[in-house]
Amino acid sequence: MSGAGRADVYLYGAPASLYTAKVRAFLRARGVPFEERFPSHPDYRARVRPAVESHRIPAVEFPDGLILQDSAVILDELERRYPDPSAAAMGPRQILLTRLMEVVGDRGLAKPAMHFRWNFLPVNEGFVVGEFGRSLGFPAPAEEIERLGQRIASKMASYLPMLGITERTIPVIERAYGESLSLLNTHFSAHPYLLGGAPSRGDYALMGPLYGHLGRDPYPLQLMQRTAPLVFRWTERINGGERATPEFSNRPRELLADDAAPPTLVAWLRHLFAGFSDDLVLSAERMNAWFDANPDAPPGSWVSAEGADQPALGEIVVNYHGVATPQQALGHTLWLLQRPLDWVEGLSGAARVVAEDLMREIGAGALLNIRLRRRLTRMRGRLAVA
Ligand SMILES: N[C@@H](CCC(=O)N[C@@H](CS)C(=O)NCC(=O)O)C(=O)O
Repeated sequence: MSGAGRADVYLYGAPASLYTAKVRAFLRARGVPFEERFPSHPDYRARVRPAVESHRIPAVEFPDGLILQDSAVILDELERRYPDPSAAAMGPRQILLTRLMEVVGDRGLAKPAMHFRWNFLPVNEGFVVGEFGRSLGFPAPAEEIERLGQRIASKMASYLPMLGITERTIPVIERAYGESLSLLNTHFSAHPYLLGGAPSRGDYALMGPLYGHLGRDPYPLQLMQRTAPLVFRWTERINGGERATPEFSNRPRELLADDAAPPTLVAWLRHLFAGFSDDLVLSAERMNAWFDANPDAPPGSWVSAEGADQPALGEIVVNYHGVATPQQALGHTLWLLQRPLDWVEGLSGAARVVAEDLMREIGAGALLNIRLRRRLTRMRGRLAVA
């Protein structure tokens, strides 16, 4: 446990970071005492970065000295240390949904998250660049903050085409995100959280894109507040660690009983996978092509010459809500996708049937056919062959 004056957990991250938002959501919703620090904190350079061998955020340091990077690995450890009593009631459907939502939180909303940040610079720039700059240099003089922020901003904006965000796809990204918000707003008119009366890992994972970018940058925040106020309230509810919440004052803080999958959540996921299923299927084909081309890769070897944590595996053309969209294949997301697929694979009998039916119901049936020829793992923070 923590010593005098120590937080239980040090979270190295930044307010504008998508993946930091995911971990922070858990810590806030679950009331874990933590202290957030910028990557400019001296301990980040001295201890954290060497320990995780990565410059990425978030990273978390626990009081016993364990230091981890990657939001999924961090949440695994946090869930082990702070077990959630309501999660024990989950059955095959709800477990499957939380695991799928983590895959969605990783890349399924990357297009709107990056588009609404970087293509609305007249509204967003001052805030976002300032946020990046402050995370690296606060309390430096304003010009230094601006210089540091612009350095990151120019790198980030160059990622847009790789993610499939181009002049041609912008109209469909905007339309699809509008529909997505509307479906989620409907969901939150019936439930305070994604799986009912208590937050779960699916909520934390989706806070990455839906709060870290879309619920916080000036342009998309206003869009959310205007068009999907109940989605905005969900971000507030989690961030505030609200125990009772005014919209649902008599609702017990429990997941829906009987392993139920809320129809409003199913409807939202169905819409989402109409723009995401192909990313996963085609990325898996790319990954298999890499395995074929590198048959002698020994276990533990990295899936890219440079040892990338999120390697780009080559161009694919995905069906994004009916629009053929060129983008880079996903690597890291396939590592996360192993979790829901392993879960289904490990079920038998009636549980297997309900899980597979649910996959088809949410429009993710094609994922059931994905067979990676080798398992993916992470080795020294990089995507690797198991
Ligand atoms: N898979 C990682 C992704 C982490 C990540 O991409 N973090 C971004 C900030 S949101 C980062 O550190 N970017 C720094 C860079 O790309 O140089 C996780 O889930 O933690």
